[in-house]
Amino acid sequence: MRPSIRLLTGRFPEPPAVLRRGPLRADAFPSRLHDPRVASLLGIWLGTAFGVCFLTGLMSHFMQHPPSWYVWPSRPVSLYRVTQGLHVTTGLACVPLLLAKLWTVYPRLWEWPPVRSVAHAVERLSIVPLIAGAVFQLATGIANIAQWYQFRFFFTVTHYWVAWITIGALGVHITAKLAVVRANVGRRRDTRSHLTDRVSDPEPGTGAGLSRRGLGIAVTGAAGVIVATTAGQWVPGLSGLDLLGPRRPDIGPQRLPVNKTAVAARVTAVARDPGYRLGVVGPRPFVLTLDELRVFPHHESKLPITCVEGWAADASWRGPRLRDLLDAAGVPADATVRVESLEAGGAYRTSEVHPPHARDPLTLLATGLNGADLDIDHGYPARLIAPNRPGVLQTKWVHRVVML
Ligand SMILES: Nc1nc2c(c(=O)[nH]1)N[C@H]1C(S)=C(S)[C@@H](COP(=O)(O)O)O[C@H]1N2
Ligand SMILES: [Mo]
Repeated sequence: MRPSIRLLTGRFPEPPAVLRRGPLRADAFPSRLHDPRVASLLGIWLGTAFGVCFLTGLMSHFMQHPPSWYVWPSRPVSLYRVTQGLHVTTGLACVPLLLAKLWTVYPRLWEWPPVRSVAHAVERLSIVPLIAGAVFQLATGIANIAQWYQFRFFFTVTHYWVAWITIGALGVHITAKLAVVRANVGRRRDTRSHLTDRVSDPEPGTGAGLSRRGLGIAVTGAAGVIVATTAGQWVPGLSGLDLLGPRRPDIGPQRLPVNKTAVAARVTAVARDPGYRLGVVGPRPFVLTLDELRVFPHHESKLPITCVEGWAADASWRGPRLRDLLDAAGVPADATVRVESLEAGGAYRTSEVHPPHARDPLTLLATGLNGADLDIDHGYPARLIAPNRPGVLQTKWVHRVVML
């Protein structure tokens, strides 16, 4: 009798004698950790982490790609920092949880008979998009935060759609497994149950091999270490613990990280050109030299850059308010504007600024950063900085603002 499978499939038959080899052998999976209680507990943790990851990812996605029917507010200032930070952190925490869960339930791949009913077949098939989707999301997410763009598809679009497929399959899976989870978690273990998936191991934690408690400590410990050593990328005050995060929020020119340098964006010459002009295009369009821009009333904003890759760094910015420039050009308060970079190409050359952000007193066309002129890698001569806005939309090397 294969103990782990027996626990899972109770009264179902053994495979025929000729097939009882390899993973179909009676004693192929001796660990008592291949059991429904472990699978259920891991499933609850993993499902919760995945749920948070999905919802925060959805919010971040719609902040970066605003739908036509909703305009995001510019406050709270750090909302995107929290949604995207949680998204990346929970995604990373899923790695050990997913690995442990896959290991625990792996014997079920060999359950006999492979299909018992139509419902059973559907439930088993839904595992394919669930596992493939989960592995794909974690792998591409990690590749993205490490800036390892070896895939040929466009990350944001693919990551977004595979998230829906994965969460759909997760919904099917949770529905199918709810009874098993109920029977194995949160009740006294001697409760009568008609379910064949019921755990029969009377004394968890005794005998040879890793105990349930040991596995729990190992898995939550791994997830905890990953969270603790990466959350410093975006949580203020934790940067000293940021050992495994790809970014340190305080390393870079003017103590701020850089994603795309001026050299990579090929703007070094145009950005330093003394002939630089800022154009503001509205009902009363005008053009300013850098000296004229500096005469414009300057303000200070303490705002973070919050990158989609899960790092966020606070900084002190200085420059004219965007809304003052727009008022000077006669741009009405309800107008959306587009800021345009000196960059000749690239996905983040321009960005649209909707009224809540365009009119926010904290939104600047910054020319200064942390007490000095903006470094060229941070967008010299001028860059957009607005509250509650993904980093990809904080356009650098701005030379034109156009009313749409
Ligand atoms: N023109 C332009 N602006 C840009 C980018 C870009 O590639 N081109 N990258 C964006 C991204 S992804 C981020 S996270 C921020 C980073 O700003 P920083 O380099 O000053 O930290 O700039 C944004 N502004
Ligand atoms: Mo970014």
